[in-house]
Amino acid sequence: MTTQFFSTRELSEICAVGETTVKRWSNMGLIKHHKTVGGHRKFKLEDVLEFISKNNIEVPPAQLERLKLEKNYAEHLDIGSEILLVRGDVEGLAQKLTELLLAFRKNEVEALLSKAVEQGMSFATLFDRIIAPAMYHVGELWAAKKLGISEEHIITNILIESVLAVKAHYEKGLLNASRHSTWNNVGINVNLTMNGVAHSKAKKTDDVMPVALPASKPAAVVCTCPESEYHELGLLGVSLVCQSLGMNVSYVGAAVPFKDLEHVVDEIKPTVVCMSVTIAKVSPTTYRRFEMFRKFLKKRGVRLILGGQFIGERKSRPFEADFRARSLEELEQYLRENFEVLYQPRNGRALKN
Ligand code: B12
Repeated sequence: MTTQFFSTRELSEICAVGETTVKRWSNMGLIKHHKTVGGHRKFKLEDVLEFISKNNIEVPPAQLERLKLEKNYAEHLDIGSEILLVRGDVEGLAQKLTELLLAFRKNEVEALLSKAVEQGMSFATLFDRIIAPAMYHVGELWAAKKLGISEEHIITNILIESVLAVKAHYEKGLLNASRHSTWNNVGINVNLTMNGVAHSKAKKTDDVMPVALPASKPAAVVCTCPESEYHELGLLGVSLVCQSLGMNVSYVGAAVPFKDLEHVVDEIKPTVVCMSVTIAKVSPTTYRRFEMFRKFLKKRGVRLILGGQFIGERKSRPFEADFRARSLEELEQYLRENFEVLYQPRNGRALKN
């Protein structure tokens, strides 16, 4: 449990009034305040909530959602997690996430992931350096029979639900990174609608550098796993990376037969298909169908991007693609270099490894 404070400016934004009104409220004793050493007023989250409900202050719905999120952080993030987040200690955060997952602490998992994105961590970094290591550890425990199948399923579901909750906060524009510290490979500050169409509401911050906004429609991306591939978390990460770059994402999901994928491609006419493959061994039939699908995409000029944990390890007959990568940071870099995206990051603070 941590304590959240707001500045006079933040409180004025929440209540949609001027800063002088906030100062007047606090001078009149309507809302408690604390003073920093420098003499600035700070308002405690609990006091803000009490003040709003006692005085029937009308708070815009978006600000109310933001307060709920802050309340959630205050209730579910401990001081240790806050310190790891402020320090940008990704290894520590991965370890923390593992502990929370093993204890089935869903609320805390959601708060940790959400706050990381709010502090400006990119989805690529979140998945590559925090979520993936935590889940690989879970996989090792499962392989060593220290964790049962049902426990592993609960953990995966907790993570998927939490990632989807973070995605929802992000789409509502609640995770505004510009208020917070800088991480490297981050700083995408766009507000997205459900279908991924970006509004150019994003503010300029020190750690992002705007490039030409796409004059045409954003590139359409189909995200999928091939038939009989049920590992889906990496694909969720792929879709969030694409979405955060302003691409129009169609999330088809796991275990999709290639024939059905062909229909999807004909319907959506994407620029790119991103495919996530985990299982190292595939049957010759699946391999043959994959090859046919690859040729189908080539004919239509659709780029195929392939990735996943073991793609580098298939020595015989590796799946071919226009671009192959094992991490989302590589994917993000490739997309930035090859497509018109909304923002380019500047060099930010180095992550602690
Ligand atoms: C959760 C899990 C499951 C869940 C998946 C549920 C779900 N909805 O996703 C369930 C229970 C279904 C499952 C089933 C099985 N699993 Co499993 N599973 C795992 C586990 C523990 C975590 C996977 C995960 O979520 N990782 C987290 C994500 C974020 O990591 P990621 O997928 O690697 O993605 C990252 C990168 O690879 C990359 N990336 C991923 N996709 C893409 C795509 C692109 C385009 C790019 C650029 C990058 C990229 O970016 C991501 C972020 O860094 C792993 C352990 C492990 N080491 O991964 C085992 C693991 C993958 N499973 C394994 C096995 C053996 C199985 C089963 C065969 C078990 C069985 N006997 O039934 C089945 C197979 C099911 C199938 N046909 O798909 C083995 C695979 C071994 C191998 N070499 O093939 C592992 C490694 C466990 C182990 N230690 O042995 N599993």
